[in-house]
Amino acid sequence: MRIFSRLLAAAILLAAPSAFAHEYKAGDIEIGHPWTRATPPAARVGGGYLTLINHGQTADRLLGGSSSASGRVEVHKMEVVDGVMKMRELADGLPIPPGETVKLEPGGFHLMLIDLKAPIREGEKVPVTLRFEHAGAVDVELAAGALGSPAMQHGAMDHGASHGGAN
Ligand SMILES: [Cu+2]
Repeated sequence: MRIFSRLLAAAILLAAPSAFAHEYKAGDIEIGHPWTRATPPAARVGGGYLTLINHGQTADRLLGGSSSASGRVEVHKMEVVDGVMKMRELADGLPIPPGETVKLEPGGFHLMLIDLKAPIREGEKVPVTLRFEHAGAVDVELAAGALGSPAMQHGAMDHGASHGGAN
């Protein structure tokens, strides 16, 4: 009996760290390590990166999101078209097939925080509510890393101009 209760205690201790890990769940979708980068003072946009794992049997879709830190949150794809880096909004969302892992990372799929209310500072946690077609809405926090080259590339990509007309 005593041994059993000790095992139980050990199991609880082992399970505990996951409660503090930087990951979230929405239904069958696991959201790993959401992060962003600090932005230059005048930046109007910021990126958001994370890993989506679909543990379910059916496809889901990241439709978009919202944040108190920006006017809008869109799901974007960055790609090279005729030698030029371009990005566009995924109007139908980002598919997450069952059993698969989809990464949002610099240079690929990403969240775009548009019309930042303030620059993102290193060390900040930026609240974002993600919206999935089936899994619904889930609140996550983007951990802000240092201002770095992917963010600079992003900023240099003329986002302001491409999004300017929509504002
Ligand atoms: Cu973008």
